[in-house]
Amino acid sequence: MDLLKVDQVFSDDERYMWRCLELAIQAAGRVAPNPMVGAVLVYQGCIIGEGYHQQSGGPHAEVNCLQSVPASQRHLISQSTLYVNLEPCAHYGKTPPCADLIVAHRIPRVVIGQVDPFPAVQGRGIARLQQAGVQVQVGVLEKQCGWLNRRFFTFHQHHRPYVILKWAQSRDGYLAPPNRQRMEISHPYTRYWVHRWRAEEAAILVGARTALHDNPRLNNRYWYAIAQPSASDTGRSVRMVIDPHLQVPGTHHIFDQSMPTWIFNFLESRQEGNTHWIRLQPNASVVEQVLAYAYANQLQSLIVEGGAATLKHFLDAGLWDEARVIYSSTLLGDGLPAPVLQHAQLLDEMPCGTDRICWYQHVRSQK
Ligand code: AOF
Ligand code: ZN
Repeated sequence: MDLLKVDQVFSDDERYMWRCLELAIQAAGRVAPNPMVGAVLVYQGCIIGEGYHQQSGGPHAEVNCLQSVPASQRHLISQSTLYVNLEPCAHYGKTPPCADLIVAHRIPRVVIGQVDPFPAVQGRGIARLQQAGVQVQVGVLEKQCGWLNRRFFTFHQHHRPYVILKWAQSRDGYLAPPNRQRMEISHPYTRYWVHRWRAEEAAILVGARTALHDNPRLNNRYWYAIAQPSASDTGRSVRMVIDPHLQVPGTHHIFDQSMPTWIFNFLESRQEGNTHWIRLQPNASVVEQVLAYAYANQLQSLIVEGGAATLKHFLDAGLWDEARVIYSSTLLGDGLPAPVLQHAQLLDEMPCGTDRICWYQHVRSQK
């Protein structure tokens, strides 16, 4: 998906905000659970400083931007405009507040993409700037800024991870042949995408039947350069299986201890090395309990890879944000019907081998 598709005429403020996004995205995979943030300092139409938040725990974008200004131009800082895609922070976290830094540098104008939903900030950074007499403008390229940090925003605003549904379906609309025999219906090239998607999310989830019949590893075997995952605090993705009656045998790949594994079930709570069994309440929604547990453990995103029943649970509950569907050229004639997407807007599509990959966004009705 081309976040930086430039297909309209931009104002100067929007152009500098694009530059913030270009800078911010360079940290993809390294800053979670923090958002991706870029900052640009502009003096009379010239960029005199640029920076981005490069890793969790490291300096924020504003700090790196101000430090990048050459000594010969530092006297211009107090006459420049600072652009940043997220509201400057107002809290003492791993670093001191950026809002104070901006005030200390007497920057007269700050242009912000979005208000920070993080409870410690949430408008306090903007208030701090305004109290000090800084002219503040909020909401420039808000939609694009929100898209870049959609996992972070969903996590803080909806108190659950960002949910991506993924499946491959045959040309005639089936997920698998009738007898459930293991069969690759998608083109081999699509595997590189799927492994990349796994690398990008904090957790990968499947239902018991998929774990049992397909015996997947649910890891990323192609994209070693991408820290796995981009959105988790734990440093590694968690693989999750919803296995209510503990039917998946201990010899299956998901129990190989190679990565943290959570088995949601109705029978027991225990831990063995990297594997955790999490007991669910029988009379409450399984999907909601899984998401609540993931939220409590700071996982900002989750990719659901099947099977049909598990995908349907997420769809029926309306608890999904994005769907990535691989339309295969294979014909099956009969089998397990693919899920039906509702309230979905096509965002992008591209060919992959003999298949076509479509990206959809969940469009929620305005209440
Ligand atoms: C900014 N500029 O570049 C970023 C911000 O753990 P800490 O102390 O780094 O704080 C993380 C929080 O700070 C994060 O949740 C978000 O609210 C904000 N991130 N703020 O002013 C930045 N990355
Ligand atoms: Zn900050």
